[in-house]
Amino acid sequence: MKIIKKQDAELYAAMQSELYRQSENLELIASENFVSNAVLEAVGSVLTNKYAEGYPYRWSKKTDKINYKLYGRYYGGCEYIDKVEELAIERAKEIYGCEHANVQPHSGSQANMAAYFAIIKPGDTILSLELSHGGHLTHGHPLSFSGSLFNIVPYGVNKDTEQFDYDEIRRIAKEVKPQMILTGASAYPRKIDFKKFREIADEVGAKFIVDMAHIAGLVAAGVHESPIPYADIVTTTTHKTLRGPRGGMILCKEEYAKAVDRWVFPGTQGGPLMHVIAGKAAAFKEALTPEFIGYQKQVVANAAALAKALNEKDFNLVSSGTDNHLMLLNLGTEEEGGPSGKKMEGSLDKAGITANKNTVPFDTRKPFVASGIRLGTPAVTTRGMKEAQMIQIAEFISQVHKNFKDEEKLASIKNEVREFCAQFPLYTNILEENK
Ligand code: DSN
Repeated sequence: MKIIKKQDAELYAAMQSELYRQSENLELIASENFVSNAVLEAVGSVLTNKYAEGYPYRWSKKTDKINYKLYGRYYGGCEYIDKVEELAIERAKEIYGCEHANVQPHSGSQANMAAYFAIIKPGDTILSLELSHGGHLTHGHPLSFSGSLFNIVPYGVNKDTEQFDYDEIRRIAKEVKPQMILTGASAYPRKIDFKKFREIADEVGAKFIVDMAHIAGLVAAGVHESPIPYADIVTTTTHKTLRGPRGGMILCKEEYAKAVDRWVFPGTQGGPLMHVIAGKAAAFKEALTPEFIGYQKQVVANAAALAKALNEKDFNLVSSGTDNHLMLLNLGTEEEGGPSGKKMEGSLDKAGITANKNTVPFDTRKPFVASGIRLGTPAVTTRGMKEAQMIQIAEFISQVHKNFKDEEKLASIKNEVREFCAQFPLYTNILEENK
């Protein structure tokens, strides 16, 4: 950030503070991670200058298949950009063993929009997971495009197990006969049975989309079952467990490839963010290494260790635990007197621990207050933390919970957290330059 430091003190101050925040705080937001220096370099590169509307290929009129020899861009000067996008596409296909990959979506939301349009039309019915039970905003919330353009019928988790009840999902599907069934979650700590969803979709003649954004890294490493064999289309972001730059991606069977491409560009987006696509290519190369498999296994082992340690401290975990990278603490109702999710998020922040409030299934508080806290291990695992550190993190969280109103105590925990994080250095090269 040398040049920004010299010419823009205000911007530099904010960026430097964020660098220090990431390095000195415990990052437990389940959807965040720390990218490699290679990804940072790609995203900060001259590729941001290039307009490349179109694709590095065109669909052959004769065969109706992709032909890399046919020029598919709307602008000249794309020969190197084409190579970058081809690398990202080929690596994505190798990671997930899928027939087609579109790496252009700017975000998960845009990936979902293009994917829905590729197989259904406005007014059609989508059966999807309720936001307050762990779903995503773009799976049908009334304030999202999904909720305004489509007829949404939600499914939730079972009240006793707090897990998916596939018989109940089948019952609703048979009753409403949706054109599309959608699964994937932002706060569901258990494995998802994609085969069962496929069976239900087939029984009612629905298309089936999986948004695997949260578990994309786990799937890449084979530590969560892959949705690829079961779903018509799979969407994802690239910045969560997959540890790439902020962005989206769509994977699909050949039969949907043309529609997906058409609905990403020109259907819902203009020029692709080529610097971000280069970042995706860099991250996908990393995801193809044995180290990445080890990392994902550790993410899951750390989540299990953190959940166990929190259980032992008498926290109430939604569904009693976790199978993946995240867990959801149910802090109890207002009448029980503990902090709300919002209050706890604020107290954790004061103690140098970053997490987010989250509704728990059947929450009695409003979503912006909520009764839960979502915790995830991808970012702390990237820093090199293991099971022993998860026990210490549970202790920090417990201390914050017991002292959630005590500003002095929270400030003293913050000092301990800073010392703890210093043992697991992050971006040392960038910190060195920006002291
Ligand atoms: N905002 C993302 C998350 O935190 O899970 C996706 O919904």
